[in-house]
Amino acid sequence: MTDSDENNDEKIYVQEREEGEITYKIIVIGDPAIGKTSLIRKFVEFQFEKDYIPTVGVSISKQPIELEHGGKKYKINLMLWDLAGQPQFFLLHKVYFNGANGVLLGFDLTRTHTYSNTKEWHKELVKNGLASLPMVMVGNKSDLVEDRKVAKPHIDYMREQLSIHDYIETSALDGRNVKELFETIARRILEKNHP
Ligand SMILES: Nc1nc2c(ncn2[C@@H]2O[C@H](COP(=O)(O)OP(=O)(O)OP(=O)(O)O)[C@@H](O)[C@H]2O)c(=O)[nH]1
Ligand SMILES: [Mg+2]
Repeated sequence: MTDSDENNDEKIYVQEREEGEITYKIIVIGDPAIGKTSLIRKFVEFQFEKDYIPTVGVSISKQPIELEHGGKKYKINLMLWDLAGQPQFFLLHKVYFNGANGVLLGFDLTRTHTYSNTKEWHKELVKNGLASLPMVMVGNKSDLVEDRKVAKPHIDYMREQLSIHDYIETSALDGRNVKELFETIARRILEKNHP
């Protein structure tokens, strides 16, 4: 085998890998106990846990999805980085943000301060140079209709202030919009990479 044959083999291999495998790193952030872990669990394992077990540092899950875009089918591996919302883990965020392709920025529809804090979380993203990434704002626990505290006009206002295009209301308990949430962020990244 000549040198040039070897090079060609290598080229084909790299190309195949690139075409066959797309991986998007998505970070999921927001205040403690808003349901970040629960949303991911519902999406990946179709399960819901009633007890609150705070995430320690970060938890990473993988889930493949298929999307159609511009008449082509794409197989995408979502790598979901579930960041702990508790303040004692904030110092680690900078490292976890590294190489992210998209962001899910969440709050709990039944607790107003978690909604106000999306502003602080967004500041953290800006500080770390992630503000221009595809981003979806998530209002979770939509099943708790009676306990809802955050009204839609307020959410729209915040969304506009932070220049976030998409907003989705989810329930990790009944599964409403959970699949749509992860598909939307993946679609936004795909559209950005393949305009
Ligand atoms: N009713 C209802 N409860 C939910 C929903 N999502 C999460 N919960 C509950 O809220 C609590 C917190 O959920 P987690 O998913 O652990 O919250 P988290 O955002 O990952 O919290 P940290 O890991 O501390 O940042 C748990 O008791 C869940 O059962 C939801 O959509 N509806
Ligand atoms: Mg968690």
